[in-house]
Amino acid sequence: MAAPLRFGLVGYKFMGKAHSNALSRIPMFFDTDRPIQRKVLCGRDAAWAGEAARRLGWQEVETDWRALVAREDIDCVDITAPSNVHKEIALAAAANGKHIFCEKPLALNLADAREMLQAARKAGVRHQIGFNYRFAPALVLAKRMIEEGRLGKIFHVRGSFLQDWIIDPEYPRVWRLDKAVCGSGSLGDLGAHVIDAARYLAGEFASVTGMSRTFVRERPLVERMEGLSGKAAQGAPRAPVEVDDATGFVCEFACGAMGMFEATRFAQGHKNDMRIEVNGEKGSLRFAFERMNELEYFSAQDDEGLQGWRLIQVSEGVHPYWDKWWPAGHVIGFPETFCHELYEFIQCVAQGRECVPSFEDGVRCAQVMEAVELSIQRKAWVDVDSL
Ligand code: SOE
Repeated sequence: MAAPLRFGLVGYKFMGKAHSNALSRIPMFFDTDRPIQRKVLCGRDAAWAGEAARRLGWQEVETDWRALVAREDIDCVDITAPSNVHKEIALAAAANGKHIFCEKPLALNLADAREMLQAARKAGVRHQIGFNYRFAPALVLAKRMIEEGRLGKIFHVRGSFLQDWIIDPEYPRVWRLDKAVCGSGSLGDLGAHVIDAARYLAGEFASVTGMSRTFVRERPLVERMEGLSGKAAQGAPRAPVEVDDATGFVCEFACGAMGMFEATRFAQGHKNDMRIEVNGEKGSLRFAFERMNELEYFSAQDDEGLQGWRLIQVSEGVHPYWDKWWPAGHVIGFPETFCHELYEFIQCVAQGRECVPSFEDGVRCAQVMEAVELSIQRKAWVDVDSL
């Protein structure tokens, strides 16, 4: 029997739960080359981390990530803590020879993201970033169809990620709204996913120009976080919000396609509405995450008079990852995207292959985001490769 891959998880809130759930379910559905051990969960507060470890099935607890990354009985460090600590933990993990899985955005800025990539490369460890939307079977199918040439030359890429959870001005300034902790707002949290999906489907971004807004400029300080949300104490002091509530940008792709992108947390009625559409000379594809088991496809090569949008149910054995799940039509959801990405990570570590998406994809995404931010400051177009 192959030696187990011993995981250390940093963070145990929303993403920590999603990763723990995936690591516990992968062996039920997938055959991995090495068994998975949920060895150590790390969180600053011993009582909360202990409770999380019990619920999420981790064997031990550490309260200092420095101790975690130095442990000889850990092979992989999984970083799900807020963005401001990603770099420090990843550099230390790499220096200790650990393979690293890190949530998006990779870091607070492009320079830090590059440092993380260099450190992981220098240490020769495997590295992967948590762009889980790429692992929806329908998006993997879209990628395959584009590679097969079914769309031909690509003219347009349209991406949006709309949410509505912070419209109330009394909603507290949780860490995703605190610039020092998250780096950017809607752009880094939501835009990162559509930027990655667009790169996955259409290739590199060439130049961008954007705009952003902060609609609520001051919020009560958060008292305690619970998953994504948080509570403010009665009469809590208020603090400025320095990140974007909404960002939009247009762009040009290296392949010549035009792109339009939007990320916001101020679109009433949209809960987790991530969409991407690609229009090519021979056809179009569109995907909406809230209907993630479906892919829409229009082919201009269908018989004249019979053309129209087809709804492909991406939920049977012939589709990516589907042979591992349920009988046809028994749909999957958000948590399964984490099973797919972590399954790939485990197989890459076990087989000594490069992970995809790697920290390099995290750097590319950071480069696009920084170009968007610069374009907003300068009110001008910015070439992505100039950064
Ligand atoms: C919050 O806006 C959030 O949970 C993001 O942090 C995730 O990456 C995205 O999947 C859903 O929205």
